[in-house]
Amino acid sequence: RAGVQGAASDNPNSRTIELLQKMLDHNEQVNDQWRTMSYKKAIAALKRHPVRITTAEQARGVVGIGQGISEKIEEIVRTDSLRKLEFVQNDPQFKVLQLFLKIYGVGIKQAQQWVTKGYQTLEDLVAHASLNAGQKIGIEHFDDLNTRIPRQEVAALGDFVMAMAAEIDPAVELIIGGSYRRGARSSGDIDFIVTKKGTRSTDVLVPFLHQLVEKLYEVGFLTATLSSLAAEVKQGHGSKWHGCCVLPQAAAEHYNGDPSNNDNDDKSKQGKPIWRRIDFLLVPDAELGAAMIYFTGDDIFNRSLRLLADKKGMRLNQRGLYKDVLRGPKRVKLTEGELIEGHDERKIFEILGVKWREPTERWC
Ligand code: DCP
Ligand code: MG
Ligand code: MN
Repeated sequence: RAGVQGAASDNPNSRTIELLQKMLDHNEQVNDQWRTMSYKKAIAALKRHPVRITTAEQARGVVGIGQGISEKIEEIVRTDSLRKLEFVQNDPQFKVLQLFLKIYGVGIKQAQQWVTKGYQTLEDLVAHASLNAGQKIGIEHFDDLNTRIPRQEVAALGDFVMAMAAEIDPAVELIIGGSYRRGARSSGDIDFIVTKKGTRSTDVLVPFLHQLVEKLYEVGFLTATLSSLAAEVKQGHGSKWHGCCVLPQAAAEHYNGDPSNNDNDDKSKQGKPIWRRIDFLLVPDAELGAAMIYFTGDDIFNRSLRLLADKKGMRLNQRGLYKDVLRGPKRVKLTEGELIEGHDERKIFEILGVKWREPTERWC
């Protein structure tokens, strides 16, 4: 995870960084802000360090790495592991937390609350916790929703949705973003950008999506709504739709070739397709480039691009790249700034002074 600078594997300390990152994740999860900060600083320092560090003493000499982490670095290099990390990963509470975090719609705060209350299993939650509608679906379809989607199936799901969309309005364009656009062999969900040439707002796209969702429900493709457009509007977002879908049997047979040759997949053999997560993001043409960057990710790459924009006195978000952003003390944003570019993905890279990175090169 080396950000815009290059792939993490280029780094001579990549294995050390990998294990320290796990310690960071752990400390973030247990809300230990002081340790979280220490690990963040140490990892940032190691990422910038051009040579391999093998001893605690060398580590101690690097600005940003303290005594405790220096010793851990030496242990990692010597043993290719870290006892403290193994210890926390074996903690039963940690395991329960990891389980709860895999439920759709459950964040760290909620998961921690449940652990504190003594819940240990999904069954405990169903019996005793108060769950919102999305979390109920997340638990009910836990296995499905935690199963990666093979690239071929993402493509088949995409074809299906695009065919339906073309029947409603052939001028609307759907692009699959997310990990699929980065070339992943499997994805956690399918992410669609929905856009139309010449649009400056989502006004015409909203009724389109309503129609598309209705149609996709009618044919049995959509199986659940996790967050509707209306709900998003209420929260001030307004351009997203999240839900679940299944690939219709006919389409599944088509993409698998010979249906009898489908025995690598127990569930579809029983005629029970796997529930998949599906996201739509409505994007006016004027904002397409910025939205593509955002929705292609990965999230770490996005964060480093935004940080770079900040450093150059600009601001990047999913709607565009802005300049002349006035900042007050603690870099608090005082003005929105002036839009420089929103439509053209390549131009945004250019203006930021970053060499163009193909979507497949945006893994950090
Ligand atoms: N995104 C982001 N920050 C987040 C969440 C998402 O920048 N906290 C952006 C980058 C992601 C894109 O949105 O690539 C889509 O989000 P997903 O959660 O669907 O992530 P991916 O598609 O990258 O991975 P997966 O295969 O798990 O779906
Ligand atoms: Mg995705
Ligand atoms: Mn998604």
